Amino acid sequence: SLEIAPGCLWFRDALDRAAQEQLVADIRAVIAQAPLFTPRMPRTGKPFSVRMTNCGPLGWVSDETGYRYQSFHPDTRRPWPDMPASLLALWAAHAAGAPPPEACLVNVYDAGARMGLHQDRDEDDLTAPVLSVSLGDTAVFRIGGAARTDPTRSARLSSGDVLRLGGASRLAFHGVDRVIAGSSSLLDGGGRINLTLRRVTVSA
Ligand code: MD3
Ligand code: FE
Repeated sequence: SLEIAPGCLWFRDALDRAAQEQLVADIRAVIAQAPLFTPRMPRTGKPFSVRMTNCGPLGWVSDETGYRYQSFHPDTRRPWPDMPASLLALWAAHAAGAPPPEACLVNVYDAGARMGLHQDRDEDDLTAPVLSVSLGDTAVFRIGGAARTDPTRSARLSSGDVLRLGGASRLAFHGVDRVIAGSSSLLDGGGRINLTLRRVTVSA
């Protein structure tokens, strides 16, 4: 693996094609139970260009009232689907002994979708790493430091890449500048899916 920022490990091609296809099938089943929703910005209500869903006991949501983790889908009000075994195995392989993941946020990027520079700080446990899995079209990812004005570097995350964000990178500003259409044949109809696996609560 390559350390692209302090504490940010990039495992290129961590997943072979069969493993990627298994994850896509598992995520399609999650979406069938918990349909993609369009998050909205706190206060303004401006919609995100990325659509989302979650699996696991907790899921990240955002609307006019704020960002938060909750145990149910914002539209259906049903509990999030279970975390697939494929994702638990991925955590066991890459999360370096951290307590089990509680949330998997599924980000779906259709043509033109992006994610502005932000910090992830809605989790109570900021000591556990976050794992990110890229599937489908390549993303131009950007990561900086703990201050918004710190210098950034960019990396192209391709299908099957896994990133582990720990240490100093856990509070680094990051985002997705754009997705390169037609760069992968994994997803029918193109686009990109990113999965982030996280510990949310502090374990005993
Ligand atoms: C750095 N997702 O879900 S994955 C997010 O590609 C998010 O969908 C992006 O940012 C995506 O919050 C980036 C890489 C990533 C994920 C979590 C991080 C980088 C991170 C948490 C802390 C620092
Ligand atoms: Fe993030």
